[in-house]
Amino acid sequence: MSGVIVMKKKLNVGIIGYGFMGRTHSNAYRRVVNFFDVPYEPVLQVICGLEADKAKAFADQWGYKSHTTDWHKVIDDKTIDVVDICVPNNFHAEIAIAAAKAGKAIVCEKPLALNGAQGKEMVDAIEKAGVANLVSFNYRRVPAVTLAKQLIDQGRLGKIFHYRANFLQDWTISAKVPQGGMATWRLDVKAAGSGVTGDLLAHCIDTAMWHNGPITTVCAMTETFIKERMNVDTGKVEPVGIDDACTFLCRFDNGSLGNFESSRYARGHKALYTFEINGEHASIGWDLHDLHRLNYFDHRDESIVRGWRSIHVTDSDMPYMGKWWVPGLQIGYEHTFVHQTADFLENLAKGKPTSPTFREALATQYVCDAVLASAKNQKWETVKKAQSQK
Ligand code: SOE
Repeated sequence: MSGVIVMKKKLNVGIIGYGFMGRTHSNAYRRVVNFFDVPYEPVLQVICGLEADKAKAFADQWGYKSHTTDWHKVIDDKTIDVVDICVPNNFHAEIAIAAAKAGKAIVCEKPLALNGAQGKEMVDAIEKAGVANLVSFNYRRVPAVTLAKQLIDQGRLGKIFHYRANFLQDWTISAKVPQGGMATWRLDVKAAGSGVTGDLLAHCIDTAMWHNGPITTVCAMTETFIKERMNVDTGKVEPVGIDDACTFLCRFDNGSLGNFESSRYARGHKALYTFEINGEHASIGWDLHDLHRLNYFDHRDESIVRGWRSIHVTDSDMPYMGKWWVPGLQIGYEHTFVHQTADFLENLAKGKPTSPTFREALATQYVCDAVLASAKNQKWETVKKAQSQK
């Protein structure tokens, strides 16, 4: 041992939002240095949230140096390097654009924005400012999901014919669940922009386009099963403006067909995200409830042993797994955020983008827009392109 302690450059982080996502991101910044050889040491500098006492309690619990109830203070603070946005969707644009103008690196929770038009304004702002940016579609970084991407890129599946994905939950079936407020803003269209399309299908769409390329056209149906709910912000029973369920068909640019379904009315399912991809030679299947396994079928196997195999994605040569325990021992949901933070810090030091960037997330937003338009207009819709015009 040389006895030399290498000091990493500190990176001051300000997280806006102390809810569910504020916790996942705080946890990731804390743990990443222990497991990944990242070029920076993130410092939890400030947590920002609506209520001072809750912000203080959060700061104490997670080891933040300070707390505030005013997000402008996080942006104006010259010592902050990274602004991490974990608030409801209707605040993403204003905060991200202000953070970009202030020259901060930005991490933003999914979906990027309320809609594509707003997302485009965000992309313009961050690209004009030239700041590092990442949208937190965390499921890409489940090791088995990353492994699926590697197998596809190696050409093991051959030509891809089908991509199907589901994201099913059951937490809004009761008419007593309100809309609005801290816990149920996802049911209020003003805060969320849409229902399952932006909240859940956006995950499936992001992963699908990462695996299988752009989606070009869509044909969708949506339903709002419970038409009115109490809004905890106004105290009034109000119409529900979100989609409770959405099913859509689509075509990918590579000629394959897509089939997507999401619902918060699928009794018995809490967060059942699954996908299956069928190619000329092989197929892949994955299930969030068994997230460390990748199911793989290869028709080129000798027929007497041919069959679906269940790959236990824990070996050290599998994506991210060399950084954790020993082969056979699993990791889980929170680690996806650690992985995305590790990749972000690594790329930040090299001046390289980390996927999905705001522009890549805009492509997902445009698919969501087309899905909602298709359901409304009852016809196929073409998806707007999000590629840079440069
Ligand atoms: C909704 O219940 C939710 O928390 C989404 O907002 C997350 O993105 C998803 O990962 C789990 O479900």
